[in-house]
Amino acid sequence: MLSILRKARLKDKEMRVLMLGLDSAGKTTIVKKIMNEDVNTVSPTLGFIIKTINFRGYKLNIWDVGGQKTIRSYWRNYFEKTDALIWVVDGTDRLRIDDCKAELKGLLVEERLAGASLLVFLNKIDVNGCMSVEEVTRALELDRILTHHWVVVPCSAMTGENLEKGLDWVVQDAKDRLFLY
Ligand SMILES: Nc1nc2c(ncn2[C@@H]2O[C@H](COP(=O)(O)OP(=O)(O)OP(=O)(O)O)[C@@H](O)[C@H]2O)c(=O)[nH]1
Ligand SMILES: [Mg+2]
Repeated sequence: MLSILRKARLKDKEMRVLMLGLDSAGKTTIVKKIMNEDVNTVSPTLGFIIKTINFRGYKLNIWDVGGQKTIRSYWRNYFEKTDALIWVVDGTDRLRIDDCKAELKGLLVEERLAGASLLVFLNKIDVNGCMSVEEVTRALELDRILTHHWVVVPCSAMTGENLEKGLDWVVQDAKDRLFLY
Protein backbone atom coordinates (compact mmCIF):
# COMPACT_ATOMS: atom_id res chain seq x y z
CA MET A 1 0.00 0.00 0.00
CA LEU A 2 2.71 2.39 0.98
CA SER A 3 4.60 1.64 -2.18
CA ILE A 4 1.50 2.30 -4.27
CA LEU A 5 1.04 5.70 -2.66
CA ARG A 6 4.69 6.46 -3.13
CA LYS A 7 4.50 5.52 -6.75
CA ALA A 8 1.46 7.70 -7.26
CA ARG A 9 3.33 10.63 -5.87
CA LEU A 10 6.37 9.96 -8.02
CA LYS A 11 4.11 9.93 -11.04
CA ASP A 12 3.02 13.40 -10.00
CA LYS A 13 6.71 14.26 -10.07
CA GLU A 14 6.79 15.18 -6.45
CA MET A 15 9.27 13.79 -3.95
CA ARG A 16 9.84 14.02 -0.26
CA VAL A 17 13.54 14.22 0.52
CA LEU A 18 14.81 13.87 4.08
CA MET A 19 18.20 15.40 4.79
CA LEU A 20 19.97 14.16 7.89
CA GLY A 21 23.48 13.90 9.29
CA LEU A 22 25.48 14.93 12.33
CA ASP A 23 25.38 18.58 13.38
CA SER A 24 27.69 20.81 11.37
CA ALA A 25 27.86 18.37 8.44
CA GLY A 26 26.61 21.13 6.15
CA LYS A 27 22.96 20.21 5.52
CA THR A 28 21.57 23.72 5.74
CA THR A 29 24.45 25.14 3.73
CA ILE A 30 23.79 22.59 0.97
CA VAL A 31 20.12 23.56 0.80
CA LYS A 32 20.97 27.25 0.74
CA LYS A 33 23.50 26.79 -2.04
CA ILE A 34 21.00 24.83 -4.11
CA MET A 35 18.49 27.66 -3.59
CA ASN A 36 21.08 30.28 -4.54
CA GLU A 37 20.94 31.84 -1.11
CA ASP A 38 23.83 33.36 0.83
CA VAL A 39 25.82 30.50 2.38
CA ASN A 40 27.76 32.69 4.78
CA THR A 41 24.94 33.20 7.23
CA VAL A 42 24.01 29.71 8.38
CA SER A 43 23.46 28.82 11.99
CA PRO A 44 22.73 25.48 13.66
CA THR A 45 19.23 24.16 12.92
CA LEU A 46 17.29 23.59 16.11
CA GLY A 47 14.10 22.23 14.53
CA PHE A 48 13.65 21.72 10.84
CA ILE A 49 13.32 23.71 7.65
CA ILE A 50 11.33 22.67 4.59
CA LYS A 51 12.36 23.99 1.21
CA THR A 52 10.71 23.18 -2.08
CA ILE A 53 12.79 23.24 -5.19
CA ASN A 54 11.93 22.49 -8.77
CA PHE A 55 14.59 20.28 -10.22
CA ARG A 56 14.59 18.54 -13.63
CA GLY A 57 10.82 18.76 -13.72
CA TYR A 58 10.38 17.34 -10.23
CA LYS A 59 9.16 19.12 -7.16
CA LEU A 60 11.51 18.21 -4.33
CA ASN A 61 10.29 18.91 -0.83
CA ILE A 62 13.49 18.91 1.16
CA TRP A 63 13.30 18.46 4.92
CA ASP A 64 16.46 19.78 6.54
CA VAL A 65 16.50 18.59 10.16
CA GLY A 66 18.94 19.68 12.87
CA GLY A 67 21.59 17.09 13.78
CA GLN A 68 22.74 18.04 17.27
CA LYS A 69 22.98 15.05 19.54
CA THR A 70 20.29 16.22 21.94
CA ILE A 71 17.70 16.58 19.19
CA ARG A 72 18.51 13.48 17.11
CA SER A 73 15.69 11.61 18.85
CA TYR A 74 13.27 13.85 16.91
CA TRP A 75 14.52 12.58 13.55
CA ARG A 76 11.99 9.78 13.68
CA ASN A 77 9.17 12.31 13.43
CA TYR A 78 10.19 12.98 9.85
CA PHE A 79 10.57 9.45 8.44
CA GLU A 80 7.05 9.06 7.05
CA LYS A 81 6.66 9.07 3.25
CA THR A 82 10.34 9.67 2.59
CA ASP A 83 11.33 8.92 -1.01
CA ALA A 84 15.01 9.73 -0.62
CA LEU A 85 17.34 10.08 2.32
CA ILE A 86 20.28 12.41 1.90
CA TRP A 87 22.90 11.59 4.50
CA VAL A 88 25.39 14.44 4.78
CA VAL A 89 28.90 13.66 6.03
CA ASP A 90 31.45 16.26 7.12
CA GLY A 91 34.48 14.97 5.21
CA THR A 92 36.83 16.78 7.56
CA ASP A 93 35.40 15.24 10.72
CA ARG A 94 37.38 12.02 11.16
CA LEU A 95 36.88 12.15 14.93
CA ARG A 96 33.15 11.56 14.67
CA ILE A 97 33.05 9.19 11.70
CA ASP A 98 32.16 6.25 13.96
CA ASP A 99 29.33 8.26 15.46
CA CYS A 100 28.26 9.06 11.91
CA LYS A 101 28.33 5.37 10.98
CA ALA A 102 26.25 4.37 14.01
CA GLU A 103 23.57 7.00 13.38
CA LEU A 104 23.25 6.01 9.73
CA LYS A 105 23.06 2.34 10.62
CA GLY A 106 20.20 3.12 12.98
CA LEU A 107 18.26 4.81 10.19
CA LEU A 108 18.68 1.98 7.72
CA VAL A 109 16.80 -0.48 9.90
CA GLU A 110 13.82 1.87 10.11
CA GLU A 111 10.84 0.33 8.40
CA ARG A 112 9.45 3.72 7.38
CA LEU A 113 12.66 4.47 5.48
CA ALA A 114 12.77 1.07 3.83
CA GLY A 115 11.87 2.19 0.33
CA ALA A 116 14.05 5.30 0.26
CA SER A 117 17.06 5.82 -1.97
CA LEU A 118 20.19 6.81 -0.05
CA LEU A 119 22.43 9.60 -1.29
CA VAL A 120 25.52 10.09 0.83
CA PHE A 121 26.90 13.58 0.30
CA LEU A 122 30.57 13.63 1.24
CA ASN A 123 30.68 17.34 1.97
CA LYS A 124 33.45 19.92 2.41
CA ILE A 125 35.73 18.58 -0.32
CA ASP A 126 36.92 22.17 -0.77
CA VAL A 127 38.88 21.71 2.46
CA ASN A 128 42.41 20.30 2.30
CA GLY A 129 42.71 16.86 3.85
CA CYS A 130 39.04 16.02 3.38
CA MET A 131 38.32 12.29 3.35
CA SER A 132 38.05 10.50 0.01
CA VAL A 133 35.04 8.58 -1.31
CA GLU A 134 36.90 5.32 -0.64
CA GLU A 135 37.72 6.34 2.91
CA VAL A 136 34.14 7.27 3.73
CA THR A 137 32.73 4.20 2.00
CA ARG A 138 34.98 2.04 4.17
CA ALA A 139 34.44 3.98 7.40
CA LEU A 140 30.65 3.92 7.06
CA GLU A 141 30.70 0.31 5.81
CA LEU A 142 28.48 1.28 2.91
CA ASP A 143 29.33 -1.86 0.94
CA ARG A 144 27.34 -3.79 3.51
CA ILE A 145 24.13 -1.95 2.66
CA LEU A 146 21.91 -4.29 0.70
CA THR A 147 18.57 -2.82 1.72
CA HIS A 148 18.77 0.53 -0.08
CA HIS A 149 20.03 1.87 -3.37
CA TRP A 150 22.95 4.07 -2.39
CA VAL A 151 25.68 6.23 -3.83
CA VAL A 152 28.39 8.53 -2.46
CA VAL A 153 28.81 11.89 -4.12
CA PRO A 154 31.71 14.11 -3.02
CA CYS A 155 30.58 17.73 -2.88
CA SER A 156 31.08 21.18 -1.49
CA ALA A 157 28.22 23.30 -0.20
CA MET A 158 30.56 26.27 -0.36
CA THR A 159 31.46 26.04 -4.04
CA GLY A 160 28.35 24.14 -5.10
CA GLU A 161 30.44 21.41 -6.71
CA ASN A 162 28.47 18.23 -7.45
CA LEU A 163 25.32 19.28 -5.60
CA GLU A 164 23.26 18.96 -8.78
CA LYS A 165 24.96 15.68 -9.59
CA GLY A 166 23.70 14.30 -6.28
CA LEU A 167 20.15 15.49 -6.88
CA ASP A 168 20.29 14.07 -10.40
CA TRP A 169 20.96 10.65 -8.93
CA VAL A 170 18.06 11.03 -6.49
CA VAL A 171 15.61 11.91 -9.25
CA GLN A 172 16.95 9.25 -11.61
CA ASP A 173 16.72 6.56 -8.95
CA ALA A 174 13.10 7.51 -8.30
CA LYS A 175 12.34 7.37 -12.02
CA ASP A 176 13.95 3.94 -12.31
CA ARG A 177 11.82 2.72 -9.43
CA LEU A 178 8.62 3.62 -11.23
CA PHE A 179 9.32 0.78 -13.62
CA LEU A 180 10.33 -1.71 -10.98
CA TYR A 181 7.04 -2.47 -9.30
N1 LIG B 1 34.57 24.65 3.92
C1 LIG B 1 33.30 24.26 3.94
N2 LIG B 1 32.53 24.55 5.00
C2 LIG B 1 31.26 24.14 4.99
C3 LIG B 1 30.70 23.41 3.91
N3 LIG B 1 29.41 23.14 4.18
C4 LIG B 1 29.16 23.66 5.39
N4 LIG B 1 30.26 24.27 5.89
C5 LIG B 1 30.37 24.96 7.19
O1 LIG B 1 30.05 24.02 8.20
C6 LIG B 1 29.34 24.66 9.27
C7 LIG B 1 28.05 23.93 9.55
O2 LIG B 1 27.16 24.05 8.45
P1 LIG B 1 25.58 23.86 8.59
O3 LIG B 1 25.04 23.93 7.19
O4 LIG B 1 25.01 24.75 9.60
O5 LIG B 1 25.53 22.36 9.12
P2 LIG B 1 24.21 21.52 9.48
O6 LIG B 1 24.49 20.13 9.00
O7 LIG B 1 23.01 22.18 8.94
O8 LIG B 1 24.22 21.54 11.08
P3 LIG B 1 22.95 21.36 12.08
O9 LIG B 1 21.89 22.29 11.60
O10 LIG B 1 23.47 21.71 13.43
O11 LIG B 1 22.55 19.93 11.99
C8 LIG B 1 29.13 26.11 8.84
O12 LIG B 1 30.14 26.88 9.44
C9 LIG B 1 29.35 26.07 7.33
O13 LIG B 1 29.85 27.27 6.83
C10 LIG B 1 31.55 23.12 2.80
O14 LIG B 1 31.21 22.48 1.79
N5 LIG B 1 32.85 23.56 2.88
MG1 LIG C 1 21.31 22.91 9.77
